[in-house]
Amino acid sequence: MITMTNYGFDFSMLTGELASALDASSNSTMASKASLSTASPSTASASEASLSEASPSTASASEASASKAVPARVTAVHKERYQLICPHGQTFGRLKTAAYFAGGELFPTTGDFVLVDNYGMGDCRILRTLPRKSFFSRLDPSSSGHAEQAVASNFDYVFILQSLNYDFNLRRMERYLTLAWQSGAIPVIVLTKADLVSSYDEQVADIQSIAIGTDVVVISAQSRFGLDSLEQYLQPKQTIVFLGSSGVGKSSLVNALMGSERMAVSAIREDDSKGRHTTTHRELIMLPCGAMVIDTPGMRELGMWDVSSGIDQSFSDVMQYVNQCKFGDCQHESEPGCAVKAALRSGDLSPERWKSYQNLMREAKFTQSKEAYLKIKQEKFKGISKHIRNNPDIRK
Ligand SMILES: Nc1nc2c(ncn2[C@@H]2O[C@H](COP(=O)(O)OP(=O)(O)OP(=O)(O)O)[C@@H](O)[C@H]2O)c(=O)[nH]1
Ligand SMILES: [Mg+2]
Ligand SMILES: [Zn+2]
Repeated sequence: MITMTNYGFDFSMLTGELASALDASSNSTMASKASLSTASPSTASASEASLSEASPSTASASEASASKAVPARVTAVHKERYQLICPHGQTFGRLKTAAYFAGGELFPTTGDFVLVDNYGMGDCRILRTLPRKSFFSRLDPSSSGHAEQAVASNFDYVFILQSLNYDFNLRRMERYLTLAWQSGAIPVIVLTKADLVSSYDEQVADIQSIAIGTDVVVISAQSRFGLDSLEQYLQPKQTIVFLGSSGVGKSSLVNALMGSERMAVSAIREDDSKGRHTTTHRELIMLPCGAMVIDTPGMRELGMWDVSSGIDQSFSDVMQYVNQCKFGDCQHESEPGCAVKAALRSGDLSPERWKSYQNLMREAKFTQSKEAYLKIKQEKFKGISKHIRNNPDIRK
């Protein structure tokens, strides 16, 4: 039986913040609050019980649709249509225009918990996006760098996959780690295709030197080597997002964990050892063990959105020197008492690592200014629409 708690929905997160947010919403969401507030005691069984009661169909039309409001989880996004799991099973939904296009709700992404109504009469309406506990986003490659693209949400771990035989790249790993830490979840590094290399000790040591405090696991989806060491993360109700370049074996790992060919996989290109971008959309999959995986397409570009807090964690070794500099605004060039320069001289900090940090910081600053640009643009747009609303003659 599908229950929202199976799908990782934590009802305790609906108290407080959501309750007050719902107060400001429309009638239908007010009614959903009523059904949700009965669904918000902290025990799972109580929540499930009231959820399964949340589908009466008498009353007036608006009351009926409102009383059917239930939480659901987005399992895939197909343009404007959302594939969902709700307490009644799998369904599809479309965004409620007033809430999303005029109301400023965050557009749902795979892994999101949402509130839906109208279940049972074709596609349901998605009323709102519930607060995210973790969120992964990047610069939208199709937007000339001016928009944030949601990749996945509400996951507990980020598995960063790199293959031991061709994809191995420390600088790329630093980028993924920064994004993963920024998301609010815990990164785990998964080095794949162990069956194709004779030894990997050196690579593991290299990775560990730049991934301080992050678990590193070596696996082979083909021979099933190392899969047991993933069990500690693959616990019921946990959600794991798989990230990594095309061809590293994300979907092959999903299949190995499913015990079936759930996802299509295809051989990497022989001429340049690149993947073929086989997976084309993100999808949340329930594994037999009760954990959920979000498989993602290999990303061609790994543009950074806001990664300021992620950098602090992924470069904690570098930050330790930065914070020791004599001057708070040290540029680490020629200032006296520069702990970074001292660490570079003594060899405690490698020049590659320092350069990598500087590159990501530069990029983070750049995207922050883009974010500011976007906000200004949105404000301006809001101003224009308000002006048009208040002066309907302009439209003529
Ligand atoms: N030898 C070996 N090959 C593997 C292993 N895991 C995956 N592969 C092969 O690597 C190729 C790419 O695997 P996929 O699972 O499609 O890679 P992906 O990361 O999902 O790629 P995209 O969907 O394009 O992002 C396929 O030919 C797989 O059979 C492994 O553990 N050992
Ligand atoms: Mg794939
Ligand atoms: Zn300094």
